[in-house]
Amino acid sequence: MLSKRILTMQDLSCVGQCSLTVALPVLSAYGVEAAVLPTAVLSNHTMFPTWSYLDLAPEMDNILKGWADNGIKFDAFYLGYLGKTSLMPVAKRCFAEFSADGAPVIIDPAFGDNGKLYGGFDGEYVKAMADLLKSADIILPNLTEACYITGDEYREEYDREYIEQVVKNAYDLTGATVVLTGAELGGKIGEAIYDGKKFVYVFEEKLPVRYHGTGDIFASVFTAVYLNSQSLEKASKEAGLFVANCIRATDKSHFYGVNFEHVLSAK
Ligand code: PXL
Repeated sequence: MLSKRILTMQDLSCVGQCSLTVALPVLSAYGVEAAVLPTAVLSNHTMFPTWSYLDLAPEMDNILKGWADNGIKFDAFYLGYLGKTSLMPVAKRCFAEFSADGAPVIIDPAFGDNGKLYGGFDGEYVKAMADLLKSADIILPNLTEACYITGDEYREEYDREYIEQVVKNAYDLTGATVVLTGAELGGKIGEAIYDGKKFVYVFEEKLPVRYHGTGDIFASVFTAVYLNSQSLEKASKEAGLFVANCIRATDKSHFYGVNFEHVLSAK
């Protein structure tokens, strides 16, 4: 059986259950081949008080040359935390030079949460990411990221009308199908999906705790299921349920992520 080869471009945080240490096991367990373009190596993710950072941008030309020399192509692109604006042109080069026919580009902007940017990011990064999102087929922002991209006011309390306006604005700016994650409506949490024509909602039970790294788990499951099913709704449902099960399996309250290994090994 042929499996899809997907290029995931994000950082390697050595400790902290996010980005590549989540994407690789999840994508493999879902039966897609995960090729990587690591953007940076960090001692740990940036929700810890301090971190080291090795920017891998200087190595990108060599890696891309290796792929070109070997005729390598990818069936999909899945981007998460890139870290520096200098990586955006590299991403665009990957889409242009290493795309198999019809390969979708799925981007999780991965630059903020809870109304704030992650450490180390600024308005320039947001602007560059907003521009990169124009190259995507599907984007997976949370509400914080969507508001930074559109310039809409970030609210903690909101209704469906507000969500739909922010999502429509994100669609108009990027032209990509929007899967807004973590939308809280009617006491539930889930995704507002908009393809320029209609809204579809997928909801899960809202659990009383929030953990770091769940966005990366959602995006990884979503990407794998979407590639195998071509269904935004199925991919969102399965990814939302997976994340909820990870949270249920986690009883710690610190910087580390959720116990996704438990859920993955029971799959
Ligand atoms: O989970 C998103 C993420 C990925 N990579 C790094 C991060 C974060 C969020 O803080 O710091 C390095």
